[in-house]
Amino acid sequence: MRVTAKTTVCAGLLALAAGAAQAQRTVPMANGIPVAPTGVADNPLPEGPFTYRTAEQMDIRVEVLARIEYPMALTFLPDRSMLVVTRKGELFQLAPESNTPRTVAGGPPAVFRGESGASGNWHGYMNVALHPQFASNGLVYISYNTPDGGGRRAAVGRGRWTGSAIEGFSDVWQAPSGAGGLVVMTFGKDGTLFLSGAGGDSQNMSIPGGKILRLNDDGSIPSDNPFARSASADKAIYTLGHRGALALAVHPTTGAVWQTENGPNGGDELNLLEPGANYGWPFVSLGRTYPGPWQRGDRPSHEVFEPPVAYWTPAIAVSGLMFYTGDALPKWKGDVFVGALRTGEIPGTGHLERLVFNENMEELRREILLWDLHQRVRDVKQGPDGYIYLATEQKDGAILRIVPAASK
Ligand SMILES: [Ca+2]
Repeated sequence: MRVTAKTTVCAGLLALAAGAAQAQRTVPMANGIPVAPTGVADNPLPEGPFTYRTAEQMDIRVEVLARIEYPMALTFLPDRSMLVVTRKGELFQLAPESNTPRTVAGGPPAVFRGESGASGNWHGYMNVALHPQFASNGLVYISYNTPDGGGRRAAVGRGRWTGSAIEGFSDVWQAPSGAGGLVVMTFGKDGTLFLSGAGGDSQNMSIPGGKILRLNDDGSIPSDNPFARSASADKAIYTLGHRGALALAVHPTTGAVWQTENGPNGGDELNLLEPGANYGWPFVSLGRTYPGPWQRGDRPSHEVFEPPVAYWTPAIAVSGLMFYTGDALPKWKGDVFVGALRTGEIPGTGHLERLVFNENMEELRREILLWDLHQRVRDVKQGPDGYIYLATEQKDGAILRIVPAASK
């Protein structure tokens, strides 16, 4: 038979159709979740520093400030030293320009297990924040999972900073007995404490799981909470319909509280929190379930419920959240930074992302930063010096600092 252009094309289409089923893969599963491939995981963090060109034509240098196992969050004391909490349940102080963390006594007992990134893991200490009037009352807040029988229970407590330790630590909030999970927090501009409620059941109004809560600094319920007069709801609830919240941050000019939220395989969200609003989980999602099908069943959707301001599919395991207001990195002033623990369900692909919004907080650009370092970027904070500080949450974790490349 003489081969014409037409028959060649037809044969090609037939081959494509026949091969379609074989082009798919059956991957190993564990508890209904694909076992992640580890070929690019476990890249040791080099000594550094590392210099980068960036999109806005501002060269940066990334310094390895200190090595700490599994740092989860950091915050700055007025003396410019840093408090760091770890998933092992440790509290450290890192003096300015020091690379040697000092153990701080007085925090609560905590429990952790498993590996970060694996399902079924528990974190010990998760977040640390200073009271808005820290200068006068010295109160340090820690969110953590405490042993509860053979299980765990999430809690937030506070203690007084003595200058070298924490004293008089006691809880201001506890999850229901047996309910553990990730609790992140931030103080609002009005002095109330926002926290993620640990655990799931995001549409059940009688429990804190899958909600963002709002409390007074002593744990009591603010009288203007959206469900403060509800007979059946947990009166601490501020917003509902969340999957895992990994960071809360206050917008520097509007004072609104923003949240980063993890979808499963895609559908990570950046949300602007409005009191009483429902953010849709698990009814809607822009992501897929871990085995592959869309979360919603037939297609990605976020109809009816409060939509995210930005979203990620595939997931980047969006984590720390910061609005950059500093002068030290001038080309980034006004930008939003988020940490990423891993991209597209592949361990070893964490990084930092920069999002550029217009004056209506509509997204214009995204820049992926520090990709080649392969770090789980858990927390992102602006330092009092205007530099950007990162906590990379893994066994060979570190505190990183981003400075202009030209600085000494
Ligand atoms: Ca949502």
